[in-house]
Amino acid sequence: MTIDVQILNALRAAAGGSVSGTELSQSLGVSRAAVWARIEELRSLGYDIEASPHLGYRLLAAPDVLHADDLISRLGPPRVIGRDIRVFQSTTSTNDVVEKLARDGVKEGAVVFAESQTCGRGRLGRKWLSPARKGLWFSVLLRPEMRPTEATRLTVASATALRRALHSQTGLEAEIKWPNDLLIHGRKTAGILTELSAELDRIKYVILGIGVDVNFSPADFPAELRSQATSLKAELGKPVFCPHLAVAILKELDHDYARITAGHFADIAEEWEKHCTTIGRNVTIRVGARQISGRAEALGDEGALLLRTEHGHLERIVGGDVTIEE
Ligand code: BT5
Repeated sequence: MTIDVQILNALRAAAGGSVSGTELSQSLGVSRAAVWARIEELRSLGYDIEASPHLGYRLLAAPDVLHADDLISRLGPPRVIGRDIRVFQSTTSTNDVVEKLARDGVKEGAVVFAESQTCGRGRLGRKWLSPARKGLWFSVLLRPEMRPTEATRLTVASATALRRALHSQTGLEAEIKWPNDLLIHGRKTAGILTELSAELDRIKYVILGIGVDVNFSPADFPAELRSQATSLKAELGKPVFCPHLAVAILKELDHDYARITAGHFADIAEEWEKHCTTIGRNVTIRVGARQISGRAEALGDEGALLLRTEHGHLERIVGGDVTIEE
């Protein structure tokens, strides 16, 4: 744990009260001058920390910016997801950064955020718009013990976790559109990109890439997205504090990942079905060059969508683009 994480933890534990420089220097095992230097550094990053000669330091406000130490301090000890958090100003795609970490042998649970991505991507090489300070753009490294065919479970779990976090932080009810979209009032607010490296029967690692449109104003979306995308700010009429939302999402992801590894995917699937607007609808799904139409009946136990075709067959679909027909 860095000194900054420990300082922020101590200031937060004081719950609006002060912590003396002597106390901090003793508990951290560094000089009072070193504590002062770190406090000055935190202030330069935008933390409003009051310093009083008699009482010590008091945290008055934190900036609406993602700082790794701050996120670690807010998160507390996670089971897996978030035990290593890195924040970049700008990256090509956070999935690329995590892929490098994966190849370097970094443990699962590492999370990489970027303020902005220059080559944010969706599925099938589509572009994902990720400008600075408008959203959360991040990726998580996982090394689950599962077969490659079960990887869709992770997308399903991420969607349920994300939906819960958005609800707890904003009160907004997002609906899940299979396989990887979260919509509010029919417009896309978040997307999930699950990429994996696998052998025939074993996943080596999974990169879970998540993009959430947080503080876009409607005019910030380019014309071609304006009618199909929305942000939490646009829906609420006020901005959302990104560090709170980021931490809430990581906690929910960690919770659902634990549910999966404990063998409780059925509980996640049940929750997912309750909030998925694709189930029970007549849909057409494009999978590469193929188009399949039918009624979306349920989620299969590996996370695939079970589609009843016009001819009465039940097809297992693991990925594709859905158009709802009614
Ligand atoms: C997705 O793809 O929805 C997955 C998006 C994943 C983005 C995250 S951000 C962090 C991580 N790093 C990455 O590089 N990616 C992940 P898909 O279902 O293919 O949807 C892509 C389509 O959504 C595009 O073709 C646009 O129509 C639309 N789109 C692009 N940017 C958008 C945005 N910011 N908000 C809403 N819709 C968007």
